[in-house]
Amino acid sequence: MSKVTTLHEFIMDRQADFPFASGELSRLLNDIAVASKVVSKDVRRAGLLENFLGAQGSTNIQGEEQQKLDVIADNQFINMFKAGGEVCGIASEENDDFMAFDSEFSKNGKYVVLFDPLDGSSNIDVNVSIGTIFSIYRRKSDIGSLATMEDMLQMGQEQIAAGYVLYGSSTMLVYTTGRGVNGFTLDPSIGEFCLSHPDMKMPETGRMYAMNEGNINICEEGIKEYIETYCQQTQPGHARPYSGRYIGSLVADFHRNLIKGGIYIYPDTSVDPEGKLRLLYECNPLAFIAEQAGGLATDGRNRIMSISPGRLHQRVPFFIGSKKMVEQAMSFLK
Ligand code: AHM
Ligand code: MG
Repeated sequence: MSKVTTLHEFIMDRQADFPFASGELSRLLNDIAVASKVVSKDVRRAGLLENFLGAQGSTNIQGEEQQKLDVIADNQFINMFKAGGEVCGIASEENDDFMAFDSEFSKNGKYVVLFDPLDGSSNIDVNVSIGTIFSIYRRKSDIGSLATMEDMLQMGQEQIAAGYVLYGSSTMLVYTTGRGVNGFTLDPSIGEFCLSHPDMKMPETGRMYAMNEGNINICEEGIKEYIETYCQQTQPGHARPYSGRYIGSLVADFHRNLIKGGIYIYPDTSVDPEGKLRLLYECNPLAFIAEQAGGLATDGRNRIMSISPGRLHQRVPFFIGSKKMVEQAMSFLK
């Protein structure tokens, strides 16, 4: 049997790739892995535990109903970041405002983390894959001071690391620091993430599209045309049209497309005129991973990672996946 590489070993080995790295980013990535193992344990046992499933009875700033596990996961990650000392502040999809950690220890942290603690809320109670998405930036403000809004509102291209954890039939952590994408599967027997998908590459094209087609008549005409006249028609050289695959958990849909090739679209609609997904917590981190794996992420017209964010919970239309498929979809919008 060949030697298993754990995430911890992998992160430590890669630290040498960054000149003058002093280990904080490595520690932060390890902290995220530990927090996600705790969340994974909670997700796996949620149906058996009291107070883990169902609605929390509150809504987040975006007016969406929070699930109990959304809040549990949010607290788990925040507590880990507060205790770690590498992070001076965070912003999360579940909180109205960003948090600047005020202990002397945290004020010396170099990084901020923006994250969606549990994405795919509508799937929590029905045992369908859900995920955590995170994005790490170097702070703009001075070390030793409180984190600021400017630290949070950085362009996606400023990310120094990003990743996601998929709580699926197995738990996987996939991340990038800008030098390719690597995937790790949690081995529950030893409680370690182990390298299972080294140097992941997204196929240039694929045969699957993911979109909530309930929105087809409330989105712009070009999208309807792309779906109906392209995805749902048999193209020359193929025996059948594309296959529709929509889980409704972005992490799961993205992960499938990363491995098998495909496109995910969440356009702007008359109900959500800016789109539904959040630039900072969902789109930027997945865009970084997509690009690092050879894929593409746009808002239908512009590169996601070049959008300058104006506010924390900003939403954008989202087209992400295999490069040729995203380009094809965009050609219908021109
Ligand atoms: P959430 O962060 O509240 O879970 O919302 C994001 C989710 C994505 O995971 C998913 O792709 C999309 O919203 C599903 O939305 P819809 O139910 O409108 O199709
Ligand atoms: Mg989300």
